[in-house]
Amino acid sequence: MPPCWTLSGGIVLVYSVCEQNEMLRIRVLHGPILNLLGSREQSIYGTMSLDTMDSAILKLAEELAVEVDLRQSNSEGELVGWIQEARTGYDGIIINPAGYTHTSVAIRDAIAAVGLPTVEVHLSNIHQREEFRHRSYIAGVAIGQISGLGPTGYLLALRGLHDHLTASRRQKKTSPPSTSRRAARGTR
Ligand code: CA2
Repeated sequence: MPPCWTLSGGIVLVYSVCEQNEMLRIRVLHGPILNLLGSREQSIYGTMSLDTMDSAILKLAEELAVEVDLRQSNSEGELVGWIQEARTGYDGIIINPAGYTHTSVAIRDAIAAVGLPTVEVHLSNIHQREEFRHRSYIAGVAIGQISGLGPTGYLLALRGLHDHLTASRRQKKTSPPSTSRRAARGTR
């Protein structure tokens, strides 16, 4: 798939079928112990299982025409690997890093390194809970954080990230390449 334009001998070639018209792809990552959702600590995390939550995410993704890839891991290294891997083929990340939110410089660095727009989600309101949960290593490299809205938080994250990515694609499409703008002004 070509880019949406190329500069060839001072002429901008515009392609109608190009990479920016491709379906958005979002990777959704669930951190440690979230596989037990619905079975324990229901007063904090609710009664919905991870499978049911994933089905709701997939349903919304279909409505938004977004491709989502959902994964859960208890391993910090595996999560870091999946974040790195998302650099090729994905447009954004939604992550509930669970307990790693409050400890993981590695997950933060991985998100910063890939540079993909990332939304941090928490089922519970981490700011109303114990002091150690108030600090997120991820928030500083995320475009936003949703905390305390239960499974709805993931759906809001998907809508928000979809809108963010669609807007930035539209912006890229309408603004000409900076080199041609400079050339048009006759400046360097
Ligand atoms: O509220 C959230 O989504 C959290 O990310 C959940 C983490 C917690 O460490 C964060 O501070 C906030 C814990 C996930 C553990 O999930 C469980 C699921 C079922 C039963 C027990 C724990």
